[in-house]
Amino acid sequence: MNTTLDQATIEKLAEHVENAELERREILKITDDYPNMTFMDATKIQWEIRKRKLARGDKLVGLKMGLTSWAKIAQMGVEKPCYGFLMDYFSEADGGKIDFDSYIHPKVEAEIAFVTNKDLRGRDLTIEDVLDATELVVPAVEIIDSRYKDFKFDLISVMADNSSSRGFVVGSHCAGPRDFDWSTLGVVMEKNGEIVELGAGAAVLDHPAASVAMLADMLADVDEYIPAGTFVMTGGITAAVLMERGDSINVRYQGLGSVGMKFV
Ligand code: 0L1
Ligand code: MG
Repeated sequence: MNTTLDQATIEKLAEHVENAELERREILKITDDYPNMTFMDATKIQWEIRKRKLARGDKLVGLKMGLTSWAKIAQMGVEKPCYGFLMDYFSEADGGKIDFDSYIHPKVEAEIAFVTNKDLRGRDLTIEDVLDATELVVPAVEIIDSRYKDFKFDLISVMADNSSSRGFVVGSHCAGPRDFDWSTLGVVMEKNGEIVELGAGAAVLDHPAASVAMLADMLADVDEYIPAGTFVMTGGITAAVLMERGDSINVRYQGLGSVGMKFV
């Protein structure tokens, strides 16, 4: 894949985008100033942000796929999914209070997450390959927090911005990889006691395990893979719902309990 930015510019943009996250402020999408930058340039910026966090002592705790539902691809006007990484400080407690001020403009989406037990590498993995390499599956809610003003972005800007990653909540139930048909597993999201979103696992690239396979494929572009023991969030089953201070969220997963939080 081609690139247009030199290393110094990649490092400068990584600092710019990461500072927006750390200082909880909005920025304009970076393709406004670099209209020729490519998806690979954005990938390099994201990996540079990851390097900066690791150098600071933050721990990598997982990976995520983003923009994996056909509805969301259409809603955001992008061409394909993106991926990102999860750090230890992104984790929020199930049933807990979330400090609204630690986010810019958080949105929540219901997801299914896989924990792998074998390396997943390469371009042609199938759903069965992914299930064979899965230790367990857990319900999870992602809290996305794009750094871009008014959520105005394109795929390249989002990829550079770690695919809007900033928070996640994992439920207390888990299942084996073949305990459920993940494509028909239903979720119901309630905000302040009212149902606001519902969906089934197939919203994620027809099957959430297909999202894990696509992650391995995208990582192959940078000669990387999904190591055994990785927690992977597969992407939103529901649309992302904007949160305001005081909002409570409860997501019920068919056969897998619920995940909840309150923004205070
Ligand atoms: O996890 C996601 O699907 C979000 C990807 C980035 C787009 C957004 O912020 O909505
Ligand atoms: Mg997501």
